[in-house]
Amino acid sequence: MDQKIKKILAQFELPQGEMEALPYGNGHINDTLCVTVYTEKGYKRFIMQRVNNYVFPQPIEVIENIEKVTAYLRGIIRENGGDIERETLTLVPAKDGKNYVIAEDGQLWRIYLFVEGTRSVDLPDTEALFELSGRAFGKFQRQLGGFDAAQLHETIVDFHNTPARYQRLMDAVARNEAGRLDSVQEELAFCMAHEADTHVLLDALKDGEIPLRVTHNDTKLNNVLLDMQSGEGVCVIDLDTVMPGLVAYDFGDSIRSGASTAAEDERDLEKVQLSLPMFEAFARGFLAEAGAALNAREKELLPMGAKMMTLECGMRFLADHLNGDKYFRVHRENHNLDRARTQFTLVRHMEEHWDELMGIIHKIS
Ligand code: ADP
Ligand code: GN1
Ligand code: MG
Repeated sequence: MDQKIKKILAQFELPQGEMEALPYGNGHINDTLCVTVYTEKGYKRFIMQRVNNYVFPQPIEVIENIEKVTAYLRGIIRENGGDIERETLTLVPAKDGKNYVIAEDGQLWRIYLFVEGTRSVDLPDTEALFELSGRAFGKFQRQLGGFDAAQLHETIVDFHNTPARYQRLMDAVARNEAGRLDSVQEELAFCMAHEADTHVLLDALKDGEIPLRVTHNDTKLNNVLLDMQSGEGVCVIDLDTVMPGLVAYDFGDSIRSGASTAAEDERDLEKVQLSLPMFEAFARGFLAEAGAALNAREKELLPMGAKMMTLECGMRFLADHLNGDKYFRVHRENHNLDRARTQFTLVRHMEEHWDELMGIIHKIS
């Protein structure tokens, strides 16, 4: 094992035994390792992560948020007779009592208990599975209904401020840092044609039509762990961006990631479509859990949430492509551009099927 990793592991309260640490998962942001400790009784697994300090400039504040949110959720899970080590994340303390370790290079590392017997998927296999994911994210929303938002740090400023995201894209265009501007004219034109849309959700908030809630803000499908056997959503993970937000963000980002007929980085855009049955399945699950607490306007804006989260994510991928791939982890040339293109294709599909999307939400609510 890497000496640096070994040194960091030695500072955490872990069982005694031989250890193995291997890269794990498909996240775009943090460095994730699966750590296995072989003890006399068998083995125990953990998730070890370096919190990305380019993305999260105040990583200790990220930990403070997670401590508060998971403590609150543990209270609710206990009241319902649930399993606190399975239904929410558990930080493993370091030997100094803190829930993280700062390595010699200044980077922050944390360890979670591994939630066994689950899997995370990038695209759902079936409508039933996606409906169960909708239930899990809807339940998460409902469970945090009583959590005081004032306790939370804003870990990424303006995370889902879509007009600000648009502006940052324009700044990236002006800088053209990676010299890639000429090759993205079509994608850029698409964004510019959609500028007016970027304001819709924040205008509704400003006008008092919809409330600010505590939301997850990164409800990509692989951020919920599903029971290996039943497919039921066991644990919502990746809590780094739990902050005040709109319910349309959480609904929308799941649709963006899970109701597509192809991978987020599919190069053949013919394969990329929005699946209406998947959209409906997720909406059914999500609203079954969270629907009762939402006002009529919030429900009506759910399709707009899907469109905005998809457009915004596309703009973020495009901006990162122009900036030279500093934010999202890339594995091949033009990876962020490929990702941006799938998002814009999905937005187009949503627009083509707008009345159907609105109809589905109406029917369910
Ligand atoms: P990123 O911010 O980079 O997406 P995540 O926190 O989402 O990082 O973790 C990456 C992946 O690691 C997840 O998609 C999931 O597959 C896996 N994972 C994370 N935490 C756990 C956990 N406690 N138990 C099991 N798997 C986990
Ligand atoms: C990132 O962390 P991860 O891989 O679950 C990103 C999301 C994007 C998503 C696109 C903190 O999610 O906002 O929607 O990639 N997370 C952060 O796949 O920026
Ligand atoms: Mg993740």
